[in-house]
Amino acid sequence: MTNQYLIDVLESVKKRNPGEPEFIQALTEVLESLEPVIEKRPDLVAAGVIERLVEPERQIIFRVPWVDDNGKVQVNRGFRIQYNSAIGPYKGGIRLHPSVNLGIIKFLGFEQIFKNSLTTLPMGGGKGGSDFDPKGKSDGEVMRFCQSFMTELCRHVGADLDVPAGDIGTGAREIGYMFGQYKRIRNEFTGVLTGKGLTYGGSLARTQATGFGVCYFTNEVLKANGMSFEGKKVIVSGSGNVAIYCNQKATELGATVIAMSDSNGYIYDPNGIDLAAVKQIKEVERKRIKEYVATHPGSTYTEGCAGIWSLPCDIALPCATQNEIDKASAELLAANGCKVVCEGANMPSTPEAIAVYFEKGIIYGPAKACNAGGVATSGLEMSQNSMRYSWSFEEVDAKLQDIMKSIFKACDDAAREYGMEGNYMAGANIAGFLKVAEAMKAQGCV
Ligand code: NDP
Ligand code: 2IT
Repeated sequence: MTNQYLIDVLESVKKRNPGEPEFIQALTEVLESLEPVIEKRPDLVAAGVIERLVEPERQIIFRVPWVDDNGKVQVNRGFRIQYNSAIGPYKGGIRLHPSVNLGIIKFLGFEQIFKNSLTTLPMGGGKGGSDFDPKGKSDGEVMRFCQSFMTELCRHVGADLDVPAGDIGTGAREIGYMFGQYKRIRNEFTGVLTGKGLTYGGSLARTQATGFGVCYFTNEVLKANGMSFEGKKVIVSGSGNVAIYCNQKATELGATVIAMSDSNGYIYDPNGIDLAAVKQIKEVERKRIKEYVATHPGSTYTEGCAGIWSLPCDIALPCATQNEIDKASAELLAANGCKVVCEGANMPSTPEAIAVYFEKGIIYGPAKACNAGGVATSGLEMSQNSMRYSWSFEEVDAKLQDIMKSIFKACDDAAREYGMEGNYMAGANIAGFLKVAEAMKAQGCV
């Protein structure tokens, strides 16, 4: 980055937000991409758009006390970052994982602004979470935690204000408990959360949407570069909500998914992963991925999740967590002939890994474009809740496909317009930014 104005903004953000490396990482990538835009648009600089954009509108941090099954009081920390509401109510997931801290939620909230803008739907950016670990907890413990979390959060969210959803550790069970508590305290039945169960206002296809959307986006990337999923070997990291439905759609589109993982290790099945078995282990039994090999002769389990990137593949779809692909893993992917990396997780590639993709000619689909199908379908859930109506699976899926195509086109067009053809990272950052920036300028200094 050579633009002194952007360098100064980045320096001041670093000073004001010490000890938040993931946040600074996400911010640096976006500011670097915006350099050519800033040089063309002095009006946005004059309106202070960048200085305002980097500072969250509101940051809420709260105590979450709950009682475990042994009668012992436990205390977690809850967060909600309401980052930007220029184009719609704050919208973004809730992450429940022991690694959660302010910097993690800020990086996710910041990314969400641009992602939500790309969806074409009217949603601002937000994110929340807690350092609570749902793993190994009973349903009763999870319920008491979720109720306590929502007892505080309900003051700050609402269908036209801020609409949380799932993320790591937050699935249908947790959303159900949070929705029930919100409804009870506020005495209203509104679309305050998305990812709800189908019997109480959830949208068909929301469960599948992020993973399916990753594949719809990847399909556009492949088509634009003269390829398809047909006959390709694919690695999908993770084995949670995004990974499972990513696997399903890649397989339906003709690929063979040869490996999946969890935070302990990875499974390799050269015949193609048996997804029904993974669903049973992860969604129903809530067990570890290594269980898979006991019932699947010919498959192997290896300890350590990063090893998954040492397997030869044509397409890599990281769907676990941030910074899961580092420089060494990216180099291994390239050396083994990987042609495309499209991100299901948020920020799964380190900046050094991304540099390797560009250097080695790996086509790169960035998270805020690839995985936007989840929040886009959350937006469709909000529309259905407002209308008191529900669309069929096919209707929602068709809208999701159209949205993913339009996101690809927006990224591709913006990259071309700024002389960086094929750089979908820059395209996503620029296209996502411009809509928000125009809205911020139009609304004045707020
Ligand atoms: P889940 O909780 O359903 O699954 C997470 C998966 O990632 C699990 O397999 C988990 O393994 C693994 N994982 C989590 N943390 C780590 C870690 N530190 N190291 C290695 N593996 C890890 O979450 P989702 O599938 O919903 O989310 C996955 C990613 O996709 C996240 O980055 C999330 O932000 C992103 N995303 C999710 C969307 C959604 O709609 N759910 C939308 C857009 C993006 P283990 O079981 O061992 O913890
Ligand atoms: O990162 C994400 O986009 C999500 N976790 C989904 C957010 C949402 O509001 O559906």
